[in-house]
Amino acid sequence: MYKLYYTPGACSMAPHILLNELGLEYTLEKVNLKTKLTKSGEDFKVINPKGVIPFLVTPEGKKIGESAIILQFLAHRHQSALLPDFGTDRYFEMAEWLHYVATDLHKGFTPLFAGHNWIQNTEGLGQLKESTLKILAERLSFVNRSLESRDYLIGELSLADFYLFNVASWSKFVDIRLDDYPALSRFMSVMSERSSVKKVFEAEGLG
Ligand SMILES: N[C@@H](CCC(=O)N[C@@H](CS)C(=O)NCC(=O)O)C(=O)O
Repeated sequence: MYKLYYTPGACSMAPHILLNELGLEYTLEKVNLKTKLTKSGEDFKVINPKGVIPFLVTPEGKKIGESAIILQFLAHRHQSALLPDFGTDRYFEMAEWLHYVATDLHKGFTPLFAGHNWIQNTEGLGQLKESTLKILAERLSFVNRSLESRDYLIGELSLADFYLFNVASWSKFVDIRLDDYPALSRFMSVMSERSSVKKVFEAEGLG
């Protein structure tokens, strides 16, 4: 059975949703990202020295980190059409989106949640928040424009959509109005109707 180390609502949501999409058996272990302790009291940094979720342990004990890689690993191993064949144009379109979501969107939100790791004074933090929101607005506009002509990032549903859904769902925590991005907003509504997504929201205790 797979084991997913996760934190409710965080970036472990995409692999959690994928485990459900693929109908796989798994257990969850909650991680407190402040204390770096797991729910069962283990030192998470011993399990994953990077100290970050998501982190996956396969049934045979192989450990895998990095959201975009966990998604690809699972889809590849279970021969899912959510991962286009490696080397094809579709694969590289999907990979480009996965990378964009990981590096520009996911990490684009980080200063809003963990700005205190860089800047300690209130005024500086305010400026950091303001510029981060401005940069994110440009990136979300780009995503919105891309979704105007198609339902999913590469046309058909792929791994990148689950990662985008995960990251864009943080907008509500940081004063970003998804209504300003109608195509992205529509995408979020469609994705949130999937039974895998509903199951994960319930399992992670999200409203
Ligand atoms: N490079 C990792 C980053 C994962 C990541 O940033 N996880 C966050 C939660 S969304 C985390 O665990 N943060 C805790 C910390 O940085 O101490 C990935 O792409 O999966």
